[in-house]
Amino acid sequence: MTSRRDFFRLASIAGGAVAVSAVSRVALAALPDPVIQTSPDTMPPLVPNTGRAYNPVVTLNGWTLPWRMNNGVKEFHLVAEPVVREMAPGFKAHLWGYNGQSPGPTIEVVEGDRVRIFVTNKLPEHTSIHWHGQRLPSGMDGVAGLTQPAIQPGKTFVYEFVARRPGTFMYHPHADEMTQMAMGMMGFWVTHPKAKHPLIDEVNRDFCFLLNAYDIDPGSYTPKIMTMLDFNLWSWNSRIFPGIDSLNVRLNDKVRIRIGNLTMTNHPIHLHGHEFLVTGTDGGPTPKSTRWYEVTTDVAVGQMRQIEFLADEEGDWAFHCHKSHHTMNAMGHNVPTLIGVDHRGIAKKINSLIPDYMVMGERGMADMTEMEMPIPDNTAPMMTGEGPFGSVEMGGMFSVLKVRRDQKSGDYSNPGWFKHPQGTVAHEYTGPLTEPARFKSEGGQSMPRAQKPLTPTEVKVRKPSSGHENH
Ligand SMILES: [Cu+2]
Repeated sequence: MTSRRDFFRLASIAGGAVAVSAVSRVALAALPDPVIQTSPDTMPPLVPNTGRAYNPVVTLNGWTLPWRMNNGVKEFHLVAEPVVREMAPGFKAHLWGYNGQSPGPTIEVVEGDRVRIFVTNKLPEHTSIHWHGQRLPSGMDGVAGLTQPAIQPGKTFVYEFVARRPGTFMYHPHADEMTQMAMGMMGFWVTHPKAKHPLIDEVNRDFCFLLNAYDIDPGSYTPKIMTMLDFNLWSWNSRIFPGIDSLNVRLNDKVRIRIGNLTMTNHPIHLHGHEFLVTGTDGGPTPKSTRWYEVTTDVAVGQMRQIEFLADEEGDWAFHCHKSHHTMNAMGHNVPTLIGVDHRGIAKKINSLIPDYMVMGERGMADMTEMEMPIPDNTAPMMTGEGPFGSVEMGGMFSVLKVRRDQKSGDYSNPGWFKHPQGTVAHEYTGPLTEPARFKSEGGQSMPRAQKPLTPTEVKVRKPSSGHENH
């Protein structure tokens, strides 16, 4: 007969056994626990504590995914899931991404590493991950239907390959791509060289970010996935200026910036104050004989570019896409140009019907930054960003490279605005002005002048005035 004492003894053994098996189940878990990150801040570089050493990258407003070493294999766990991404302070978007963020975390490995990536699908539809640019077995390429069955909701798939060549890569779904990429599913991948590489220089700072674009109506939260070209939010790592962190470096640092483009158009990326070399493309490091200095490089769709320069000019240097519409935030595109149009009369009439009616754009669009125009909740201002001298009048794909003499090596914190040396800032001229002499010659045209004067077209040009009169 089992006594009451025996019962407790057996129960405690059973309890102990459960506890032991629970511990060993965790220790020998078939897959690593997913790491989730929900802050949109730029995380400090993840210095590797296992595997071969390397100089880690810094992902703008992003982070690097920690891994687990399992019998010499680097194991990562990506979770595809709906996320809320703060695209700029006061503006949140409902996106899809990985591990709490869009884009997903950056994956950093070393050339020759065997990599195993578990992908859990928590989306409402199937997905897959394509490892953009990698050399790998065809069956690991992540094209749903072609090289693998799609990963159904709730399922986990395993990808495994050796990171064969060093360089800059991306990852993104290859299943219902139009929807999933329009919703923000993408991530960065860096494979560091395993030894000193003749074409890959060591640098002091190594930044990376993805170019992406969304179409989110003012006041709403979810991107319109059918949009092909007319996006209204142009972002770096799903952040828009002034939500994009500055790139903070020390004077005379050698700086590398890696950029990948997963939008629907090309982006000419432009840096002020310095010239850079394109040291790497989708195919890896560029041969040295092919490099030349530039201040703008075009990153086409599906491409990756690595630029490198010596940050030898102190200051706050704009760094942005040179398509002027890509440094703007949400706005309507079907708006006529109103520069020079006098609509005082019509504004008065409209005001009697709609008291809040405001006329925009008759002096250009800079007024937009000054006007206290009511905008719907959860809408990013079209162009904004307070600088030390006023509004920067920018949005979208814009940031600032901050080069400072007293920035500590390895310190990525924001040093604040540049203190310009005396006499080095453009300023107002207050001396006498003379009327410029106009060029009077009538010769030189390739077309003969009309014999009699043409009937003058009636165009009334209104000179810009200092303020808005009575409307
Ligand atoms: Cu652009």
